[in-house]
Amino acid sequence: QEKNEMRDWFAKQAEARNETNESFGAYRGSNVLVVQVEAFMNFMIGREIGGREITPNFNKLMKESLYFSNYYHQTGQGRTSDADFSSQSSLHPLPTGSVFVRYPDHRYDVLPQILGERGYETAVFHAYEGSFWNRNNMYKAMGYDHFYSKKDFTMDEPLGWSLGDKSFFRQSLELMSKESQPFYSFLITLSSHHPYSLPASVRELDTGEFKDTIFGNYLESIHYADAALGQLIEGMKEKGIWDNTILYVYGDHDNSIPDKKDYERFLGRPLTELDMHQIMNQVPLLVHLPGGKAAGVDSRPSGQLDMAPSLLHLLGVPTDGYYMMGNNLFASGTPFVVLRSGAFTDGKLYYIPSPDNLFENGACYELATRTETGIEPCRVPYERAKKQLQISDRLITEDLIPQL
Ligand code: GP9
Repeated sequence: QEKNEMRDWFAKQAEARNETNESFGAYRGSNVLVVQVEAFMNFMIGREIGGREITPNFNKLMKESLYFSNYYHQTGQGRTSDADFSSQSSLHPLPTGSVFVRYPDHRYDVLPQILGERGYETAVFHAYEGSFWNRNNMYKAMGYDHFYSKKDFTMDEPLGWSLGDKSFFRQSLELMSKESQPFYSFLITLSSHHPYSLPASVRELDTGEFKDTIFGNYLESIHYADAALGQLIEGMKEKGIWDNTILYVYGDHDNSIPDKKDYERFLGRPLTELDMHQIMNQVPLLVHLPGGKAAGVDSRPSGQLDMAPSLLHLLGVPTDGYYMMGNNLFASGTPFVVLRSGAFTDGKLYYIPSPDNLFENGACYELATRTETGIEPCRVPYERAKKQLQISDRLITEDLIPQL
């Protein structure tokens, strides 16, 4: 009976997102290049410091792309690996540990596998030790044709933990150009990793009062990562793949800098609990579609679980046969977004759980007025969010997909 309930739950979810509108299959056969940017948060998009834009390349690309301004990371303790897992599988990461480490041998419906079965050459690129986050094993299980890790890159731009993003992108493009098309390429950057201590030679911003603080260094790191992104786009144009590739760029998780005062000083206003919660949980998402005609800002809530079904929609692959939880960013409804902590939003309400995880002790906000409503309006969606997380956890830990 429980399995039937789960099957029904997934069928309803698929029904809500499977809208055969004009974007369904509109980019059938295109290459797909996904960039997951380390600690890339949403709050500084479009902003300046010391008279310079922090993310000029991202801002420029926004003019010919779809920008999702309320995109949430849905990660837990598995951090970068969780962002990867939830984006590729459209399931939640676990409440403790990383799925990559704990259950790499369980079955998931993941993008590389699905696209590989449809003739795509699939590859994942990350210039760090292949064993970190158990990637060697997990990527094999996810069906990637290739995993290019640190050993496949020339360390010609040592920076931070490993290779600088500029060289990483340049070399990744070289490796990619050896692949057959259409390809699915997933690039994971690293230069903007905590503690953000890039050498002076790479710093370009005048961060003023934040100079030599971790917050100022974070802005510098993001500015560098953005410059690398600009070079990636130029490189894609030079290689002749810009016009037949969907580019999907998003941040993996927050920057682990929790001090509210930094954000208040940077944004120049006092921040409420709701403001701060959104700041720490929102990452930017930019989707550049071949032709660049689909542009604009989509402010509906959305999140990392939405990546796989949304890309499959653009490529004309129905997702009703897959055990995916996410929404379709290209369907007309308003997505329901659940974070690993149990926080959620349906676009109208926003629930922030309390540390003791008791429903009544959480905070329920109305987004239109950004004020607390009292707890009751959040009760029904709270149960819905709880159910979703429970189903995801059971599916993963008990390896239920092959049994459903
Ligand atoms: C290292 C990188 C860092 O390979 O993925 O992961 P994080 O520490 O951000 O989870």
